[in-house]
Amino acid sequence: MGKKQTRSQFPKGFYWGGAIAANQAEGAYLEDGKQPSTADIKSRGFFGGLRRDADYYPTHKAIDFYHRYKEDLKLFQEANFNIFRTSINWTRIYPTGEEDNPNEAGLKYYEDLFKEAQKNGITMMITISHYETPLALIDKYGGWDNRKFLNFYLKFVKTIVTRYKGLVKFWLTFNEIGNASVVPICWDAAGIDPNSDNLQQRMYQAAHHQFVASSLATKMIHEIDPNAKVGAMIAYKTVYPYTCKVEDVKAAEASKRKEYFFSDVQARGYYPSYIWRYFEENNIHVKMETGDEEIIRQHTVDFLTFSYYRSRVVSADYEEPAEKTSDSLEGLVNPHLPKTDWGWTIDPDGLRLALNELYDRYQLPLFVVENGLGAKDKVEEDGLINDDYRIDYLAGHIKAMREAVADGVDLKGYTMWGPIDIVSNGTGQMSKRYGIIYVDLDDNGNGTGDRVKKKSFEWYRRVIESNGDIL
Ligand code: BGP
Repeated sequence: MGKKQTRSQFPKGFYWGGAIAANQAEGAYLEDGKQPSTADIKSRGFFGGLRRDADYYPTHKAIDFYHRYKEDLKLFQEANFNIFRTSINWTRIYPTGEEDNPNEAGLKYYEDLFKEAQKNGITMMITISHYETPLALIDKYGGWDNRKFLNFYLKFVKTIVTRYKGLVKFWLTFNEIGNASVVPICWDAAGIDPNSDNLQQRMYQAAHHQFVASSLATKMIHEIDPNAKVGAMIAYKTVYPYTCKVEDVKAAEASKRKEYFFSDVQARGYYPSYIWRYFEENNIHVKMETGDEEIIRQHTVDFLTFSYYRSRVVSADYEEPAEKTSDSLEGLVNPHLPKTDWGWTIDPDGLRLALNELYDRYQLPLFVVENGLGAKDKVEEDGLINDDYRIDYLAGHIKAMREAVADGVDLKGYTMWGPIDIVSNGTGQMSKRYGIIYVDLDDNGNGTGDRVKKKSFEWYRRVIESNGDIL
């Protein structure tokens, strides 16, 4: 008889692995028919601005996952991964978004990748749109606030889901969908130029189109591949009021609702009552077509996934700076928590709170699909990379997940962010590393690109082997 599972253990069959995004890893940005995407004109991450005349674009080369994926998947298998999350670069399949027929070379690439994963015993989770819309579509039609994007997206979804039926178990419709309403990430999430007029209006109109697109995609995926599951993906930052002043608590609640808006629509199937006042006060008029509300109501997601890196504090007296930088995105400083080199708070308990709040609110299965520590790593003279700080970070968060499971949360899996070092989305740097596997490249793309296991590699391998018992 097997050992009985205790309350504070991860369930049997728990998914353990890692997550990346195509544009941050693949490189080969114009190979085999691919055309540029919104990611490919970011000269140095989203804080470097959008430029078409810069000397360096990190995503053009990235870590060459495009050519080296077999080697990388082998390493993931060696680390005991049973799940891997990546995205499909839309511009490999429909290079300008408007072709009648998909690009076979792009389709074949992902087919080979998914089959290779399957061979290694790894289940695929795919983000359909992870910050990489065809640039040609944006140039011609603006961003996702244009309703035309719905059909371009659905054509893409139909093609990939039909082709990869049986190879992909979990589909996520949009990465961190709420970032369609956040400056400057609205560019990444919805192709909205953060410098445009009527920004709020444009961002929420774009979000509406993504809601409808996501629901129609959910319907389509269920019809094409009944064994596949469809999830929403949000960025979650646990919110604390700065003080117990009622004003701060109210401000914190309002801020939370701005985040919850997106998962409320996707999980519950309707616009929550609280959003109308926000729209009115900010002069936002979301245009809906007849049938949109019905579509959103009928096709809610099967499960909810989220990224969790940090918590935030909110005060009624603190005004967000108009000009955002990597540091100011963090907002007010929580004096009780340590921070990363990039000023992000380290707060494992915040993850336990997040899991409880989300499960309580939706009663849907949950996945933590991004979590990790961006840090500068040092290669010692003997070639070792002793990233004990990363082990501490991950161990703390896995422990917090274990507590949440003991609290009764239905948690299905964990994919740490960037198991192999990739280009940072925010800064465009290679030196902001998340991996348990080191990649020998610097911020200008110089280096051999060789892969080296860090100390955390063996640690994570054993964590997975013990199903999270040994941390
Ligand atoms: C999330 C994105 C990822 C990833 C991560 C880490 O918001 O979904 O694409 O990049 O953040 O952020 P960064 O790369 O800026 O450190």
